[in-house]
Amino acid sequence: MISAEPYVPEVLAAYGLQGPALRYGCGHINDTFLATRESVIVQRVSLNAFPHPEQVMANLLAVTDFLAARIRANGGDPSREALQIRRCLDGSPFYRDTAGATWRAFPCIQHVKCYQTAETPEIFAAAGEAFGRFTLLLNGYPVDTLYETIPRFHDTPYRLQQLRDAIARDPVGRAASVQREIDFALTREADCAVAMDAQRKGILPLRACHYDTKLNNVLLDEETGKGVCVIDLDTVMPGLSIFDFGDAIRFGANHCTEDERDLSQVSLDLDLYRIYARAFLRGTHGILTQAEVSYLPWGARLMTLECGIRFLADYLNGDVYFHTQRPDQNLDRCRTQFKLVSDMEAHWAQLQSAVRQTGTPI
Ligand code: ADP
Ligand code: GN1
Ligand code: MG
Repeated sequence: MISAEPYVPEVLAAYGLQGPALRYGCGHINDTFLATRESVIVQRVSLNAFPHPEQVMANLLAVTDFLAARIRANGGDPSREALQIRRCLDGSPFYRDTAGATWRAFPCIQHVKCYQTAETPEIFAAAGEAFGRFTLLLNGYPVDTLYETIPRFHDTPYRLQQLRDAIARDPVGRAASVQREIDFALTREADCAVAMDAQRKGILPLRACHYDTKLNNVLLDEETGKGVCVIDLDTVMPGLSIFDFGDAIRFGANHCTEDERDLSQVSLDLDLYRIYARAFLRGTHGILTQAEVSYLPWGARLMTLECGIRFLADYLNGDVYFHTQRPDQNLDRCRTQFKLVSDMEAHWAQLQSAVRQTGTPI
């Protein structure tokens, strides 16, 4: 990957920022910096993940405007509760550097915390309520006006096909050493189709969804602990509410990091699952249909399986998509996801009864 740093000075100049700008956050995709003096986030959009950054920016402008208007109408503070795009000195909403990469800037939201694991149940509940409220805020968004910034992002059968392609190509000769993980994925082919089938049959409606609801994509108030702002809006696209529920469970309803090597430490925490489900549904304020609520456990199972499949495919492809800091990190990430899938399968009845007890839609 080309380093982002050499381009930072020209980016700062385009925004009229003095710097210095330091690497910031723990995202796996974009390159994020904080201009410390002015407290502004500057971020290079990953061209590898987003082949059309101008479409990412078009969605971002439209979605942040929509959110700001809804938040204002509800008596909230859009400068704190929604991402705001800072303009360049020449008025443009993004900057193209001399290498052709796209950068944007946001005021860094103050007096908030961003967590990498759910250190307490309260933190996870606050995240759940904030992501539920995000679904509510975007309820009625004209989904067909959004670009699909990453086509078929949560189309799990397609992700399985990408894994098959990686196995067949095996460009760095790793396939033979991960047969167990490959078998785990391939034997779940039928599961992979559940959400897309339900959408195709009209059982689950399309909404404007976030698609990447990791705990570290929501900022919580450092004093009250309440959710303040959902960030990382590059993948807001037409999708299913169960994606956003499921991806948050995948990442947060356990006590380990995504790349934990000791699998005996990795297990689904059913209490955290229940707590998140309750908080998420509270945040949505009853707008989800009965079918959406009943499919929430599938969201958790599929997003976890799919993420494991994606980590495995990237491992086979030579670690070209997700940022990695050490060898085998993507394989370790894959293994934690598959361990969580096994737990979800083992506790399936409990996952379902939890949303039945919690779900009071409409
Ligand atoms: P990535 O797509 O790489 O995950 P994010 O947009 O999530 O990038 O940003 C990475 C991290 O930077 C976030 O997890 C968060 O800690 C921090 N961050 C991003 N935007 C803001 C903001 N406007 N205010 C405060 N922190 C932010
Ligand atoms: C990436 O950008 P970040 O770090 O929030 C990825 C998600 C994965 C996640 C796994 C655009 O999220 O889909 O679930 O890593 N984002 C993209 O940690 O691919
Ligand atoms: Mg992020």
